[in-house]
Amino acid sequence: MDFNMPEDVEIMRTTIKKFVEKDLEPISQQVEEEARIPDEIVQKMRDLGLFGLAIPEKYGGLGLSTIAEIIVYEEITKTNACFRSRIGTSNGIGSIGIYYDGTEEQKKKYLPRVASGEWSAAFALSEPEAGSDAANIKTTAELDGDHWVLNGMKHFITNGDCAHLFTTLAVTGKKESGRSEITAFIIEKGMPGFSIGKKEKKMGLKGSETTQLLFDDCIIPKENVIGGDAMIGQGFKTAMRVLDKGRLTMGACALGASQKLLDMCVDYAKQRVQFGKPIGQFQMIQAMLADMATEIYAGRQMLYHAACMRDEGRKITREASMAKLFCTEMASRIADKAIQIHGGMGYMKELPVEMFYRDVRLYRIYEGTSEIQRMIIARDLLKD
Ligand code: COS
Repeated sequence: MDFNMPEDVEIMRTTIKKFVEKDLEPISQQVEEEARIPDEIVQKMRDLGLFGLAIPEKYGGLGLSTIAEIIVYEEITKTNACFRSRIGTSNGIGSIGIYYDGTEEQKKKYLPRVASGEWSAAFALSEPEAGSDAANIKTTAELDGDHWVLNGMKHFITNGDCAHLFTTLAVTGKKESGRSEITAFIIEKGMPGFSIGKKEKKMGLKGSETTQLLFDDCIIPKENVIGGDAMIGQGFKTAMRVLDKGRLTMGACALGASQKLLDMCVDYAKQRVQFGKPIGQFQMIQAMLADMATEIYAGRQMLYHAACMRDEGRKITREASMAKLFCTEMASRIADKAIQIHGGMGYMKELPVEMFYRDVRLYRIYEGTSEIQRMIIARDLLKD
């Protein structure tokens, strides 16, 4: 596979780099402290088309290839991770299920709003009893004449507070095997019986909202099943396909953060003097830098390779899990070394190293823990 990027991908990379340097990085600390992204920055993201990265041009998006999208996320996660979370959740797991399996009518109705950034989207799968065991959700949806009635709750929902559209998974029956039959719905903010619950206080990603969603006899039109009647009971597969792609994105976030940390460490190792010389001249520091760079090189190859496979229309379930597993575990190792290289300064809020350390920890958990990625990889290896 050839990683010589087409010119338009490189132009995109340069545009995002400039946006990060000029607009995002200067307010990274402010966003961390205020736990919100200023409206004018969200507007700039809209103006750049970032809310429609992966959405086809036909529906108002930029229609980027997977590899181009991965590169955008790699660049944008070199600063505060919540900027990526705001856009990536919306045009990624929040709405991509509609693109995959929605009816043409649903695509035309919802995707342009998401692509323009007028509406944000969220993905509502997780529940207190259904984290890794995603099929164990308890939220139910019952058909009552011309509408569905949803009851239950979701938690740990990224973009919960700012989203207008929620791709929501609910149980609509039981299969012969005894397992739940799961259907994917489009829920709009303001639908009767739907409300936003508790806002979570988190270890990191402070500028990204994480909330509960409450469904109390929530009434939604019959036509809001993603894909229409033919897709009733098929929602779990939609969710799994959504997560395949999401896992590549997580890998890209981990890669961007890792590269940024390495760059900071190299700079610091050149200028921090101890025992009369820059610490970069000590072999123990050199070994850490060399290991970081080597892992990043490996992680980038895996991720770009999996992205190119997806662009070729190939199934990427195993490769996406491998890339997520490797890159996210790598990011934690690298963040740990980055604190060590920066010593006491690495532990201080004056530098962003400790923020990265906290933020990258989440990547090993959300959109499937490392343990779930290993399970998916092993199942694929062992299947008939
Ligand atoms: N693409 C398409 N279909 C898929 C799929 C994929 N990647 N993965 C599974 N499926 C299908 C299976 O083929 C199966 O179909 P049939 O019923 O027709 O046989 C169905 O979905 C159920 O699959 P499976 O039996 O593997 O389901 P499990 O309950 O064992 O769970 C895992 C599978 C563990 C992979 C799933 O629960 C999971 O991904 N958990 C982590 C959830 C997660 O990432 N949460 C993060 C919250 S969202 S930010």
